Amino acid sequence: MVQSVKPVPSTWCPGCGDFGVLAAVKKAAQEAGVPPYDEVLVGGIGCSGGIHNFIETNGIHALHGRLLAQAVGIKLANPQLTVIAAGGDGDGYAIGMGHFIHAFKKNASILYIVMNNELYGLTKGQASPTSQLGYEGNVEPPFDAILTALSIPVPNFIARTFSGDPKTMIQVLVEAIKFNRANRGFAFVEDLSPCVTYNDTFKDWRARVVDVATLPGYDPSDRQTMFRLCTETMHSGKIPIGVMHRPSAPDPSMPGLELKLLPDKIGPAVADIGLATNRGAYEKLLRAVA
Ligand SMILES: Cc1ncc(C[n+]2csc(CCOP(=O)(O)OP(=O)(O)O)c2C)c(N)n1
Ligand code: SF4
Repeated sequence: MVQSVKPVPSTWCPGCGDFGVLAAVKKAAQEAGVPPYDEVLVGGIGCSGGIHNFIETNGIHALHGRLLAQAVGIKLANPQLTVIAAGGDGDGYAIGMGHFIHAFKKNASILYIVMNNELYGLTKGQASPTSQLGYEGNVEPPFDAILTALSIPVPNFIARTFSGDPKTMIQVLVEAIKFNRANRGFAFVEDLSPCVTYNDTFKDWRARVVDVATLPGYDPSDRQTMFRLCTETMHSGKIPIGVMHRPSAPDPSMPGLELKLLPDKIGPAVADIGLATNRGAYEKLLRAVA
């Protein structure tokens, strides 16, 4: 059940990167002009997925790896809402991987924030799909969500931020929320959010992050260019961050899913379902099932 409750004190370890996301989400929603009663935060399962408990807003704790299905459902029930799904790399890229890929294709105008700490924090530090080779005996190379996102040809918004740079994170989240509120489709932001308890990567990541906007040839409207810039940056041992994809203009043939299905933006949660206005439709339905 989606409910608005008073926030509870955070259960995160002091210094966890997720605090940066919590602060940035609050600030970005304000700056983007989202009234708290119009915002819904859908949390995944994991330390990161508790985020909705620590903000005074409408929130729901989703099933593990299923937060995107629930977030898309909320958006389609009432497209007027600003819907933010937020969880971890284990939640999104392991058990939730099928939903992750399809979210880009579905292209509902929701924001998905993945707090990537390269491990499963809540269950005590096991390797996740983004863990480095050798971490806790991991023998699989890490999965890269940005390269995957860039390979899906839908005009959505794609970015990576770092919890050690809250100012840029707020700017990126404001842009993502505005993109959603203009019904332009799915916005994906992966935040590099270190787990200070099981693998504190703050110092290492601070030394290695490179804002792609500073690279020669940067063009976030061109997926091929951005794929090349990201892979070149990664091959040099650095971590690309920044806005990775931003369509140059709205594409009227590819609006957010909610506009395709509900052009008047009135979803079933707020539609008039009374008999007086819908008698004809109800009678048709009854004839169909008779
Ligand atoms: C269906 C199901 N499988 C497994 C679990 C156990 N579990 C809880 S949190 C979690 C992983 C969390 O990792 P991540 O999404 O990276 O979040 P973090 O805790 O690092 O923020 C797992 C496997 C569960 N709660 N439900
Ligand atoms: S275990 Fe790691 S991810 Fe979880 S709250 Fe603590 S620092 Fe954050």
